[in-house]
Amino acid sequence: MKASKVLSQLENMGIDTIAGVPDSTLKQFCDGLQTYEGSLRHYVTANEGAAVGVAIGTYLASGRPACVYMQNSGIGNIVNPLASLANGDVYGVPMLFIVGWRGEPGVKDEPQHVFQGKITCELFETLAVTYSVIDQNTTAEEMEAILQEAGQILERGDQFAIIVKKGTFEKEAPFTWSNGNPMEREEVLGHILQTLPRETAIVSTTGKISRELYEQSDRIYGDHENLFMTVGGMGHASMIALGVASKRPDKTVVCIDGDGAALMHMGAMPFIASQAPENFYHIVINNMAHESVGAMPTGCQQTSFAEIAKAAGYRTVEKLETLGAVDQIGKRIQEEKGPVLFEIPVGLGSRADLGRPKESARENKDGFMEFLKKY
Ligand SMILES: Cc1ncc(C[n+]2csc(CCOP(=O)(O)OP(=O)(O)O)c2C)c(N)n1
Repeated sequence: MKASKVLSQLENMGIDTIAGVPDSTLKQFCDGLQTYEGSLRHYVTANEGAAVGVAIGTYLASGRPACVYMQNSGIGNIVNPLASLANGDVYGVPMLFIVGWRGEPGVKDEPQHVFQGKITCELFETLAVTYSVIDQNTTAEEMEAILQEAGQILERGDQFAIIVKKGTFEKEAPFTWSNGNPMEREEVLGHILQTLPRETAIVSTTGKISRELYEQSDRIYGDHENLFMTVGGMGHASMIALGVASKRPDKTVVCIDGDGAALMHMGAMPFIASQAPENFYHIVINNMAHESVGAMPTGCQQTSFAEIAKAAGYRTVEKLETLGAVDQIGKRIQEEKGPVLFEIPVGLGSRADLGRPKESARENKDGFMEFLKKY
């Protein structure tokens, strides 16, 4: 199935707005969105709930339903605006969801996707959203019929979801871009690990940042026990780090975040500043993109995370633009009390052979808890 075809079918249904957060299962669809030549207005929102907000506002102003696309992990973020605003028992605002299905039962996937994958269809049933599942064998006629049914449901002021299995969308012209930043993320992460004292606790964000830290830590130290990888729950790494830092004021805690994740639940930053944990250090690796799932721009290229943290009330903020400056992080942490935020701009891209954690998620959690007890 071609993304461009589906996008023009959406336009034919009267949809002129599409908003969402990118997903790896929808990578070809997301690429298609970036290169689409029709007149759909596209927003990459900070989180999936925000995309539902855009869809509601669009409908209020135009009477046209919008489309919201996302990974099934984003269902959690849509539940509140869907159940308490868009649902037919409240305002009855129609919208069409396109949902990438990670963790489909019977298909091997990473631990963070297994349970979410199992409950995906059930969640839509509970949310009173009618759905259809599509895959690479779905024919053009079947898709036409699904969209026709969706159109009738939207007419009633209800919502419809198209749940997309892996491999459904074909590769068309890939979307590529450069943000112009010279430093490489994995190299920067290796330098960060090397400059931090070994006993530092690190909480890292969802996606390739954690996978690269895992491999770099193994390369440098032979283990990764001081690393808690926030493999799911995108956007929550900094609050997890705050929880650790508050319980262990004797310990330096570093959160290594991504720009997409920091945007997703940005309310964490003023809250962390309000708690003023002296042992808390926040590093935002900013590539202006959701690189882990195909490098779609976050759309917030103008945003300075250092300035936001400063305004939120962090004690010290700085943008580190060279490896030399990154190498000073360990020394800076010894000298400066938290909360501190370092923003590090990096380019796009990652190794094709980047691995995944070899242990179970529970084993990694146990290792991190043991590490906290040991030091
Ligand atoms: C709630 C939720 N929505 C979407 C995803 C899919 N996802 C995984 S990693 C990622 C991108 C993270 O971007 P960023 O934090 O900037 O880090 P980068 O990948 O660029 O290093 C996305 C969108 C997810 N895991 N959870």
